[in-house]
Amino acid sequence: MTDLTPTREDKFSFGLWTVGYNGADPFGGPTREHLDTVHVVEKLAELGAYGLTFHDDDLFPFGSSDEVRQGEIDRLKQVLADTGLIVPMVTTNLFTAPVFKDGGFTSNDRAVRRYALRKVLRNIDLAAELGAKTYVMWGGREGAEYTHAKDIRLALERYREAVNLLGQYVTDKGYDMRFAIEPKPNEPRGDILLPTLGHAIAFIETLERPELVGINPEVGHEQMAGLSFTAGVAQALYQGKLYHIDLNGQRGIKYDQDLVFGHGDLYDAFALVDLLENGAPQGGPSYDGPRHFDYKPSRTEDETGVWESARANMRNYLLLKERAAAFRADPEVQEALAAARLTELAQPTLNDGESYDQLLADRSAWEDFDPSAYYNGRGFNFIRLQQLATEHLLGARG
Ligand code: GLT
Ligand code: MN
Ligand code: MN
Repeated sequence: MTDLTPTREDKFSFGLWTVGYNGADPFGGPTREHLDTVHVVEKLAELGAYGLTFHDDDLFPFGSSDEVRQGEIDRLKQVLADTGLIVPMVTTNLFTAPVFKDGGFTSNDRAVRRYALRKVLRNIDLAAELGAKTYVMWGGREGAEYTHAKDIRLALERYREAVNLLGQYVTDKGYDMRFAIEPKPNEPRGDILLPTLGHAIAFIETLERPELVGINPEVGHEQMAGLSFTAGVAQALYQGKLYHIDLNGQRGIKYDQDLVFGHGDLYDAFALVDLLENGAPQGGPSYDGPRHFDYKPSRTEDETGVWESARANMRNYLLLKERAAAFRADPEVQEALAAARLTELAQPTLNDGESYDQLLADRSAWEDFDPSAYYNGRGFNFIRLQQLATEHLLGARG
């Protein structure tokens, strides 16, 4: 087994709101004390993370005076300098305060929308000052409970207006920063706008500066919609839109669990790490951005459990990375990929320059082709491939 101690090169980052989660939920209050930012950064640095991310309101309470705000920023800067941790991503809280109960960018209330934009602009300046390259937008309150409560066409227009303005702002300011929209199907709203990564990618194409905007998909959010996270991420990579990623665990279609990465759908986590590290099975881009954990230490835990869970996220990623490398290098897997005819998928369906007339004239494609050979024969051998993946995942091979 290789060394599984996380290092800065692994690019592991954590939200201040993740390890800082105090355990409160809609059914009960906090089960842990608030953790101070300086303490969090010191612990993360000690555990081998390279980055801290935060919402404005994680760092200084909503409505803080300029003095309190600056004081917290200064404390953060100091501990970053002391530990060498960086801030790769920053985001805005447009969901906790009562003013955002109908959303920020898409609230029916115009004054709220203008206030939300001001809150984001202010925080983008801070993000730039701290060197963040990615600005995440999770619109958890952008949505509705009732179909008639939101004019979706207009809400999308207002969303576009907001993102276009932010794109203009970072361009004019010369900030080296891109945006990443984070989809989620529901919770806290009954239905959230841009519920899946596919919706978000389609929306991004309508923007004035689509190149400035990508996505920040979260494992559990796609899985809450019953979708394959890895397949979605593969499409995002294919479309050049994977600007950031939120890693965590989810067990099936239910409320957002935000479990430790690897503590949910382990198969999908294995396939995901394989994809992020090695690219698609037959080439294509891999991912070199931060490996960002957006999880919540369980409410049952005390502070010991908080750091245990932070460690577990990174260790599970590294274990899966090791298993994925062995899976790729295994000659039997290579054979199984060929037997499963994945290699054939690389071959274009049409011959070079072939027209539909030529296809229509090709008797082997229709007249002489025997589709009945696919009954009781011509299996795809996918089971063997999946069993090899299972054995690698379980550490039974290589
Ligand atoms: C919130 C949400 C996360 C988002 C964060 C970014 S905030 O905790 O549940 O999925 O990534 O705004
Ligand atoms: Mn989540
Ligand atoms: Mn998230």
